[in-house]
Amino acid sequence: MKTNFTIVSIFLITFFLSGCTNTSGNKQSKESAADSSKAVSASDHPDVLSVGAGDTAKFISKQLVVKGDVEHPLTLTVDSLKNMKVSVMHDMNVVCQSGATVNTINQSKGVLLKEILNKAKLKQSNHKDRNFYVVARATDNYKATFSWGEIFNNPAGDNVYVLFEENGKPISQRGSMVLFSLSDTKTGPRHVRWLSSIEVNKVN
Ligand SMILES: Nc1nc2c(c(=O)[nH]1)N[C@H]1C(S)=C(S)[C@@H](COP(=O)(O)O)O[C@H]1N2
Ligand SMILES: [Mo]
Repeated sequence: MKTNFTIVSIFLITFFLSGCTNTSGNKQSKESAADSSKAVSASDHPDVLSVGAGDTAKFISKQLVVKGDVEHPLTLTVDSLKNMKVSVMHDMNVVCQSGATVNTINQSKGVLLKEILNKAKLKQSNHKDRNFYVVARATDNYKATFSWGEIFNNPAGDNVYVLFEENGKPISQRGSMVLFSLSDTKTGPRHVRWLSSIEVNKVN
């Protein structure tokens, strides 16, 4: 009996510490059920807003702003992405840092982050000026970071997309645009739903 109790306790503690919940999953609905007036509260990361399951619509951004150290700041929509070079991807798993597969996308369409950055054109003064980092930020302030080296000088850069379509339909609850880094070991961390900006910064 005692052993069973210990095993169950360890399981529950591991589950709650893992920090991985699906948007449609347990934690979100429990939070909104507990206090529906508190649509937005602190989450397990102090920077990132906690979004209740019923509030995803408020976080969808229809525009993607590309700004910072670029020659041509851009404001992109799904329509502008459709006019760029579009790739089709299949069977993409969203895997949390804990190892849990939280979502599977059968088919998706998107544009390479590299293409978008080339269109905005990084402000480079000479060929040694390449210590840039790129932040992909969402409306709930969740973010993922990339370096110039991995985007422009590594196979990883050929696998980072801004997605705008899922299974033949516009992406709905998770935003109108989602950033996805296909070749990451765990794809969850740099999967950014409700994507709203791409910010180019330079290390000085
Ligand atoms: N905007 C935003 N994107 C996010 C998160 C978040 O809290 N906000 N959580 C991340 C985590 S921890 C994981 S595991 C995956 C979950 O993907 P899902 O949206 O398919 O559930 O999204 C990532 N993208
Ligand atoms: Mo996660």
